[in-house]
Amino acid sequence: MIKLYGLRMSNYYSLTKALLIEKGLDFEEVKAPPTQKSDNLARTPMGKMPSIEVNGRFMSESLAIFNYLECLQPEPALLPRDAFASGKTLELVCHIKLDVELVARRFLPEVLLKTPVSDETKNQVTADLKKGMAAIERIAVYEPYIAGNEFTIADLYAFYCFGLAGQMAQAVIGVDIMEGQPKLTELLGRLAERPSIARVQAEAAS
Ligand SMILES: N[C@@H](CCC(=O)N[C@@H](CS)C(=O)NCC(=O)O)C(=O)O
Repeated sequence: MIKLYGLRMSNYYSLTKALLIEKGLDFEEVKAPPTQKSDNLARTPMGKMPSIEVNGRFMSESLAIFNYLECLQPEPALLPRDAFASGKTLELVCHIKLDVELVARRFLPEVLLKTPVSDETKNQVTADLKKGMAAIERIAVYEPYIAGNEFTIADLYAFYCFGLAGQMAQAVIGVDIMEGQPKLTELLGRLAERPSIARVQAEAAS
C-alpha cells in the first residue's frame, strides 16, 4: 500500500491526498513534519512534505507523484487524452504553482511565525502576484473546469494553491487575489464540495 508522509495542515499534502482519493487508491497516512533529519531527507531531498513510499522506495514533489499515480492508475484520467490539451493543463499547473503559490509563500514567515516581512518583499510579492494572476486569467478556460470541460489535476492545484495564496495575501498586504475573478471564485466554491476535497478538509479539521 502507498504511504503518504507529511502533515494534514500542508496544502501540497492535502492535494496529494485528494489525488489518491480521486484515483481510488488505498493509502496510509504517516505523520511526518518537514525536517532536515536524515530519515526525512531520505524520503524527500529538500525535507519538504509531502512524500510517498511505495514498496520501500520514496518519491517527493507533488507533480512527480501525480505523474507516477497517473501512470499507475490511468482511470479516472486527470489529464485530457488530447496531447496538446494535456500539455496546456500542465502549463496551467506550472503557472499556478510557480507564479502564484510560490510567490505568496514568501509571506509565510509573517503568517506562521509572526516574523514581519520587509516592505521590499511586500512590494515585490504584490507586483509578482498581480502578474501571476493575470497570466492565469489569460489561459484559464472555465468550461466549467479550469483547464476545460473535464476535472483535471489543474483543478486540484487551483483549489490548494489559490486558497493558501489568497489567505496569505489577505493577511499580509490586505489584497484579495480573487477580486475580479468571478469564474475562479465560483470554481473554487464548487471544488470545495467535491467528495475527495471535502473529505480531505474534514479530516484535516478533525
Ligand atoms: N514543490 C513542492 C512543494 C512542497 C512544499 O512547499 N511543502 C511545504 C509544506 S506545504 C513544506 O514542506 N515546507 C517546509 C519547508 O520548506 O521546509 C511540491 O509540489 O510538493
